[in-house]
Formats: sequence, C-alpha cells, structure tokens
Amino acid sequence: MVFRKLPGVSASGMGLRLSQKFVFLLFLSGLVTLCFGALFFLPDSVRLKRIFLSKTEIQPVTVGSGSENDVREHLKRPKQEQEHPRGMTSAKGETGTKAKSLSRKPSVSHEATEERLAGGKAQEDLTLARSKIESSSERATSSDRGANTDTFSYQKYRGCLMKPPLGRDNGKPGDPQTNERREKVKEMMKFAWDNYKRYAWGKNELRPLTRNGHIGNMFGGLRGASIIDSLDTLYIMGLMEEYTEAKDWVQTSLDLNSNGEASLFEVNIRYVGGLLSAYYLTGEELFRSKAMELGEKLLPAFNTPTGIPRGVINLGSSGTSWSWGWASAGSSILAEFGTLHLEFVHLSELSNNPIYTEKVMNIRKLLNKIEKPHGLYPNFLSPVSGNWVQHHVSIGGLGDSFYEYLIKSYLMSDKTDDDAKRMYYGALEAIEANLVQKSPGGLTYMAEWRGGILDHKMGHLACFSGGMIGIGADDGAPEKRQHYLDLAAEITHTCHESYTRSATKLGPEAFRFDGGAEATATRLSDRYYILRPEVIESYMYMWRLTHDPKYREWGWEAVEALEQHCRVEAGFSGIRDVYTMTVSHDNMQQSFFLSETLKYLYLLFSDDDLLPMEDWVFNTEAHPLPIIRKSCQRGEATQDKTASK
Ligand code: DMJ
Repeated sequence: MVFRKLPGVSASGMGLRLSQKFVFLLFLSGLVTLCFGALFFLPDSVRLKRIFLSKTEIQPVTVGSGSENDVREHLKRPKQEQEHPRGMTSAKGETGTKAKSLSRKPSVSHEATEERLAGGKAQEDLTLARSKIESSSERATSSDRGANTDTFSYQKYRGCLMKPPLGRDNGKPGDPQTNERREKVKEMMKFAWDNYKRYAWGKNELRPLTRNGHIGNMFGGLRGASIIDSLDTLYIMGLMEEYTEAKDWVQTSLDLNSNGEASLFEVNIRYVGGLLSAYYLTGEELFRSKAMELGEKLLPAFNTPTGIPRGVINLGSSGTSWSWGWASAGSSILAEFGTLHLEFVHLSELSNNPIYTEKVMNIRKLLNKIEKPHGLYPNFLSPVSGNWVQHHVSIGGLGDSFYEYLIKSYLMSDKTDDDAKRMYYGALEAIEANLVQKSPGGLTYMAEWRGGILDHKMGHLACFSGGMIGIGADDGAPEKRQHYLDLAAEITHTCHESYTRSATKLGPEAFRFDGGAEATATRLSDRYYILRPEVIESYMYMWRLTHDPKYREWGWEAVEALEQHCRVEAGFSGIRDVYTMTVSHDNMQQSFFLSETLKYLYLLFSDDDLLPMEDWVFNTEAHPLPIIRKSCQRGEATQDKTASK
C-alpha cells in the first residue's frame, strides 16, 4: 500500500514495477542484515542467539597461542574439532592425525606468557588466566549441552561444588617459608616435565640417564602416560604453558586405537583417571570424550562368567582379556579389579550410561557376598568360579587400593554409598584384629597374612594406609573416631621411620619387623626406591586432618632427599639402594612421580582450600575426582557455597 502513494509510482493489479521491486528487496535485505547483526550483541545466554548462531560462530577459535586470552579461546574450540566421532579416530601414524597437527597455528607467544607469569604480578595473573579458562569452559559446555537434561551439565556440577577447586589464591600459603617450599616443588615438577618433553616426548616415561623414552608393556600400545598423568598437576601448579602443551598433545596425538595388551588397572587409574580429572578441573570437552572413548574399550574385560574382570585386556577390536601369567591359577587381583569403582562411576556420570556403574557394582556385590576368612579379603580371586584362589592378604601390593576405593567410594557418593561404608569399616576391623602389629620398639605396622601366618613385613605401598585410615576416621563409629585418627598417625610415623632409618632418608620398597629389624629392609631386593608417593601421600592427608607441623617437616625432608639422591642432570630417577650414599640410579622417571609424589608435596605446602576435601577425592594415582552430589545436581538442594566459583 505504501508504494501506491509514492509519486510516479503506479501499480497494476498486485504487481510492482521492476524498480519498485528492487527498492523493496534492497530495504528487506537491509532489515534482515541489521537483525542478524544485532544477534551478536546479545548475551550468550539468550536462546535466540543459540538457535541462530552455532557455537563455532559464537566462539571464534584461536589455537596454540600461549597468551591468557588465547588459552581461553583454545578451550572454547568447537566441539567438532575436539572430538573424533566414534569409530572414526585416526589410526596411529595416519595422515588424519598429522594433518590436524599441521593445521595448528604455531605457538608463538608461550615464552612471552611464561616471562610475564614469572614477573611480580605472576600470582594474580595466573588466577585471572585460570579463572578465565574455567569460566569460558563452563560457558562453552553449558551452552553446548545444558539444554539436554539427559546429558551431563558441567555448569551444574560446578554449581554443586562447595568451594572453588583452586581456592581463593590458588592455595598459596600465607607463611613465606612454606610458600618457598611450595615453589621448590613446582620447580621440581617443571624440571621433570621439561626433561620428559626434551628427551621422551610422547613416550610413556623418561629414562633420565640415557636421555630417551620408555614405552613398556603396561599400557597396551597407548603412549604419553607421563603427559596424561601430569595434566592436573601442571594445571593446579599454574604451569599453564606446560598444561597447554600437554593438552595439545592429547588433542593431536593421543591415539586410543591401539591393539596391544594393557593392564586394565593401570590404564584405568592413569589414563581414565587423568583424563577425567583434567575434564572436571578445566571443563575441556576433549578430555571428557577421550575418557569416554577409552572407558568403552575397557568393557570387554568384564566378559567373564562372574563379571570379575581379568587383569590384561587387548585394547583392539577383539577385546580379549586374560589373567596375568604370574597370578595363581588364572586369578584376578583384588587391588586391580577392586580399583575401578571411582573412575567407572564417573564414566557413567558423564555418559549417562549406567553400564560402567553396573560393572563395578557387580564386583562389589560378589565381594560383599563371598565368605571372607576372618573377615579378610584375600588378594587372588578366580574370575570363573568367583572363589578365592589363595589366602594371602596384604594392605600393600595386590590388595592396597581395593580398601582405599571402598572408603573413597563412600566419600565420593556424598556419603550415600552405605555398602561401601559397611564393607570398609568391616575390612578395617578385620585388618586391625589380624594384621596390625606393634614392634618391640613401639612402631605400629601392618603385617601380611598368609593363610593365618603373619609375615612381619610392610611394603612401601602399604604406607598409603595412614592417609586412608585418616580420611575415614570421621565416619567411623563415634567411639572409634579418635582411635582411627591415632592409628593413622602411628602408621604414618612408622613409614616416616622407614625413611629416617636409611642413609639417603628415602624409604625402601619393603621393610621388616623381624630378626631384629625395625622398619628397615633386610633383603637386598627390597632396598630400592622408585620415586613412590605413598609415604608423602599420608603426610599430606595427616597434615590436612591435624595441621601438625611435623608432617610438613617430614615432607620437606623428602624433598631434600629427592633433590640430593634422585635428581640427575636430565630428570629424576629411582635409586637401587636407599642404604648407601653412593647411589646407583635405575634410569626411570616414573609417571606417578609427576601425578602423585609431586602433587601430594605441592598440596602439603598449600592451603587446604586447594582441591578441598569437602569436594574432591583423589583416585589411587592422585587424580582428583569430584564428590557427586546427586540431589544438588537434580536441583533438589541448595548447597552451602562458601565462595563464588
Ligand atoms: C601408583 O601407580 C598407584 O598409587 C597405585 O595404586 C600403586 N602404585 C603406584 C605408585 O607407587
């Protein structure tokens, strides 16, 4: 109608002249462009924007740069670039992977970032950089998947944490000496990482004497164990350039299409655990999808008559599994099949697929039902008959982390997993009644049990139990709480003694309490130290539980000993004999040194609000996993938030 009134314009019927049509179209296209352009100025949360603009358009991609902003942009990389669609991951060495790595922009500004972070305002800069990474990841993930209530919402999970994961000031301690010590541990991590990167990049572990990489046969052809094990340690220490290198490697080079024979346990605690905690800390979708892809590959190990998995699995399409050749009569190992629970529950959580939880609950059910000699759990079980194969019980190797995962399952379930609780305190009672001993010199220790006969030996591995009993103390029967805390302190003290009684001030692989020995190794074959974390792990928990300064002092003694005896020119190495000052190195920088030993030391010298125990449990490789607050995530409860995240 408007056009009819324009001078010089006549209309014939419904039609318009060509020039009129042109003006009309011009006007219309201008209007559309204007409206579309306006969408960019709307906040991300506006639904209209999400409908019209894909995530790619909302969040432009910058890959490989080291500046704070660029790191943040990297984390917002579109989902399609981060994930391989199922079944389409490039095989090892194929051009798909290569092409991806070539298409990355060069990392030109890492050095600049490092220099700046080392400057006076480094701490503030780091806090800012990391909080930007986390909040941008939260936005990316929630806008991506928040609308679907069937899928995991990263934003909701973050909202259900009681405290910010990295604390108010990244856990920086107020006391200058403690802070100096913490900085020293961070320097050790950087040194270990730099040497791994220089000489063994992409291999599983560094051989620091020969300056090359080690692949080994535990991970079934998977590579980069030190990278996956380091992701969260680098992140919490604020080594952001190194974290980004690690993440980029996962993106471009972590090939899960391996066809080798892997330890189900090791792949689970290091790879699945490492990827899960990297995801929970950063919100980076890449880590979630890799964890899911790998988790699925582990499922065939459970195809046994009882559902108890075998120890070794082929990660290729066959999915065949078998028991370790050295395990009695084709049996499965308690510490292996009993150390899947935390990671598998989280795999179900993230995938909304109950299968993982079902698998580990089935193990739990069988163990709950089966008759236990004196209430104890022997180390070997047949995956075919579901019966114990041998009556050897140990809180050290072969048994250890099964007990750890019982109490941590209870804590991780927000204290709702009552079976885990009952089984844990039941097992602890049996352990106390049958294994806990006092030496003539007054040291409390955990002996091993062989069909009713005690072997008065305690492995380094068993020293984690100080921390375990400590974290479980509060949920024990009220009349037992102080007793548990005392027991935890006594065990930790004994383990410290095993360190102080050696020439190097590092502890042996196993120490004995017989033939006149008190917390010392008597056999040549038990004298080595391979950078293990368990003693330091207990210091860290005991520090958090009691704030007794001796635990920090003991941790510092360990730092000094590591520096003096294990640090070599190109990394850290284990030693063959802790009782001699002329050390012989074993030429191996274990990946758990980066994921556990250095992380626990760093936490020991940090404030308690760095990965607070109210929100996190550590898997047995020290990868932090969040407590699952089901009711909060369903929106049924308001959590007690002490700070904004
Ligand atoms: C780690 O891989 C884990 O802590 C595991 O549970 C036992 N041993 C090593 C470190 O000693």
